[in-house]
Amino acid sequence: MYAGAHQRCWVHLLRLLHALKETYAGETAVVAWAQAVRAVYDASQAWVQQEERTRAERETQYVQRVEAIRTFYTERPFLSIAQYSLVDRQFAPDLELVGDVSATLEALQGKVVVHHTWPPDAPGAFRRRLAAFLTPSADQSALGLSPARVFGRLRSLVPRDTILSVDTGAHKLLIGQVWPSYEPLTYLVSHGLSTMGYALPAAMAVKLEHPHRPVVAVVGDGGLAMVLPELETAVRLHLPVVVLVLSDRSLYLIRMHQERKGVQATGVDFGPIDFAGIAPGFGARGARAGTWAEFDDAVTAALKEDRPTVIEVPVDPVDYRKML
Ligand SMILES: Cc1ncc(C[n+]2csc(CCOP(=O)(O)OP(=O)(O)O)c2C)c(N)n1
Ligand SMILES: [Mg+2]
Repeated sequence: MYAGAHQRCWVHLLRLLHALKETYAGETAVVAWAQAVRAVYDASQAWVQQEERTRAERETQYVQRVEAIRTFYTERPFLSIAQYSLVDRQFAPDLELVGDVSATLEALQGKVVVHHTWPPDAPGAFRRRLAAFLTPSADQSALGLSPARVFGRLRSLVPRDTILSVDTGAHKLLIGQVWPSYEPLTYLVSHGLSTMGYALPAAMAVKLEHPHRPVVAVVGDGGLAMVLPELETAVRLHLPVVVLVLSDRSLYLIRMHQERKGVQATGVDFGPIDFAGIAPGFGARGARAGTWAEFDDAVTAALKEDRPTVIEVPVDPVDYRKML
């Protein structure tokens, strides 16, 4: 904005200068003055260009989306058929068909001849490669359980029609890759703007809508600390949601961003929060799952409860480093 206004002023001044030079051609004082103004103009141009460069650098450095820890890439050309355009700074499909999805598919019917060139085992091979990449090196460590295993275990303990809400952080990026959903609208997540503190109120809203279906909120310790008082609402409204909090004592996604940018991790770590101890203060149940047996018991018991349960799981964030 400022650079634009600045530019327009200079254009007026240069025009004026040109008119003066025409009128007073040959008068030394006017020519010297014109040269001085020209020099200031050139200096100001350099300044405007530097400003533009700094602004562009600032944008690429800081105006990133939270998830964009690595550049998004696809190995194959990517066609998107969706109601909205998916184009974003980090990501652009090769071809987009934007509009009502059913109408688009109907319009395409019979018109597209697919030449399938993938070898028959390609999807299977890809799945195996992905599974190998997402296999944690250890089940647990002195720091806590493996988050990838926690998600796998949770999936095997809760019924297929469970509705899951997921908060924002490293845990979201990992669970998004390992959690199989069996029905539409059973995996709820705040993507794009990615607000923290989403999963607990989302789970409560879902439980109001579907009182007889199991509802689980998966949250980071930072995210739950932001919205903890909502537990009082959940208790008062008799919403027996299961809140699984992954305690890595850090805003871990931000820590990873900082480390990958080569700066020292700052302002991201905090002490362990006694979520299991705090929950009863709101009238909810609290459980701490430091072992796999405790985890199984806590989840199984929470599903039978008639009030909310907070299950605090100390985790070792090494999975995040390896898999994200
Ligand atoms: C309201 C809000 N504030 C800040 C952020 C930026 N942010 C994204 S992830 C994150 C850290 C999340 O920490 P935690 O909840 O502990 O999850 P973890 O990454 O440790 O799994 C932050 C601060 C955000 N997305 N939303
Ligand atoms: Mg955390």
